[in-house]
Amino acid sequence: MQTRVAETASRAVVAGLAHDGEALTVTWADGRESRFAAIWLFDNRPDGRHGPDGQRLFDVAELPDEIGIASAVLTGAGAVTVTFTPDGTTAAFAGTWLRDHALDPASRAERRRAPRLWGGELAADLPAATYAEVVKGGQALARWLAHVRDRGFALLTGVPAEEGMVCRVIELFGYVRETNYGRLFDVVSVEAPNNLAYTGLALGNHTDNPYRDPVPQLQLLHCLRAAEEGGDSIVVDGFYAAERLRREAPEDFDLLTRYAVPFRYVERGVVDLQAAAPLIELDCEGAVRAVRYNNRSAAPFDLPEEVVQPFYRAYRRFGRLLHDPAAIVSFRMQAGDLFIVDNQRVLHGRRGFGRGRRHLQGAYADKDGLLSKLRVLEEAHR
Ligand code: NM2
Ligand code: OGA
Ligand code: ZN
Repeated sequence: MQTRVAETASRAVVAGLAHDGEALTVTWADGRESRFAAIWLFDNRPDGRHGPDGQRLFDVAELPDEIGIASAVLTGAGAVTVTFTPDGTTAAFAGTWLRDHALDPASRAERRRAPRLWGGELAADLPAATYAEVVKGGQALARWLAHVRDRGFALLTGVPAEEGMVCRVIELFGYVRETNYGRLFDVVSVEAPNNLAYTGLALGNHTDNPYRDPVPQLQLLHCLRAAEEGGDSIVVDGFYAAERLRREAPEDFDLLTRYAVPFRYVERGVVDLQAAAPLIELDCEGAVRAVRYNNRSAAPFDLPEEVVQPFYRAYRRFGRLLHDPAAIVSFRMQAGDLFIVDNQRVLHGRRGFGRGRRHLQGAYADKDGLLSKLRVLEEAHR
């Protein structure tokens, strides 16, 4: 880890400084150049924040209209001290801080973490850990959580096959998200099911609770008792399918990002949950940010008449990619196995099952909590 610190330090060495009144340009020892607008620096000056929590003490509305740079000099230990106009405020920025927040295209690209897309080949090397390891926390927990961040999927084996353990696993990294199905739910085949999940039928690959806004971001399923026959679990990387669609049929991809699909789940007199969202959601830079797909709960599409047929062409193509035998991974959970999916990326399904009292317990959680825990663990082990 020493080398990493040294690397970070050397790349953040300021080799040159220039300013034109409106912006500061830093030339780094590795040749990169980064431009920082005066107002951005002023807004981010360290003493504009409250010491203990780092929260900003002023509002943007209070900033003067014209903020400029009067001077910028290199001061002790690689810091850049800037004096602002009109009021002569000075602020010192650490070189490492400037580099970590630099806005040149290369620096911005480095901060984006690309998901590691996968297809059926993942089966040969399933991201997994044992409960005994991760329950200790620290690096083992961080490694398991990093699979969820990077692959959108991870297995956990050796979880005691006891009721409620699925919530205990969530408590290792975050908080249970309670829903109309309870804090946790039993996935068993029952006489009067209120959801196809509570039958022995096969379930196509799907996002859970697409009729919620926000959708639960993480789903965990823990096997207490395996079926004697069938019931295999299936997962597929929705981001991989979306990228294939973008490449193979760009117009279809475009349609799925531009029109919202309504989803609905009704239990008469109990709930009428409705949410509408695109099947493929993009972020501001055009990267796929979320996938939402659930044939069972899709309500009748509410689309301009002329879009209906092309939309179905796109929807069907996407549905086929999400069930492509070469893209899916299937496995058979035994008692004590658990899997977690990023419910906005990886879809899950199951094969039908016949004999045996198969019993899974499931629960939901939010992903920002998991990512927060992961950052804290990674920071502690850097
Ligand atoms: N259950 C298992 O989101 C769905 O409707 C899929 C969810 C009922 C909590 C099933
Ligand atoms: C679910 C579900 C899969 C299974 O409960 O949401 O998809 O294997 N279950 O029973
Ligand atoms: Zn499900």
